[in-house]
Amino acid sequence: MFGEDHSSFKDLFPRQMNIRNCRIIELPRIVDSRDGIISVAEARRHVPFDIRRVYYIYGLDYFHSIRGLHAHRRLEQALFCINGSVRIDLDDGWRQASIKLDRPNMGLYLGAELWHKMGGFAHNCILLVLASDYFDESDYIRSYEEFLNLVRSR
Ligand code: T46
Repeated sequence: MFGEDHSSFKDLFPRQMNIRNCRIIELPRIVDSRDGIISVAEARRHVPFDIRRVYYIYGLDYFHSIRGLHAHRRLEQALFCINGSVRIDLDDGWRQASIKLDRPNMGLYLGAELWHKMGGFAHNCILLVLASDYFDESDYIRSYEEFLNLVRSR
């Protein structure tokens, strides 16, 4: 479904996304001059759900690493690339879009029933994920056909 073109990330950061159940999250940047920057994500303020789980993904390979390739039934997540960059391909069953995350304070709200795939990872990429619930394998839809049947039956 998604091509494997890792060539260009230009213009992959739309403010408005034409895809259901997702949007850009911009966190505040508190700049302490030469002492660095603090960005903060508070539940139900910057992130539209209560946070029950935090995980992060690293040790990635630009040419070979592909993650995701599933949707969640109920889980909501917020993804922040806090180092490096990543391309995220999204599919709501009707429309597709790609987004590049490459700024620590710019994230993606990823709601339920959205097929997603991550690739094009910079070697130093660290992807931080805030999730609305504990890990539950039964929340995953790992078949694209099942996903399409589900969202298109609504
Ligand atoms: C998404 C991206 C960014 C756990 O045991 N606990 C966990 O909290 C997670 C997230 C995973 N796992 C185990 C389950 C699998 O055996 O780690 C293995 C890989 O998990 P998953 O297929 O979820 O990994 P990704 O990186 O393909 O996807 C995850 C999220 O599921 C996904 O929604 O946005 O990270």
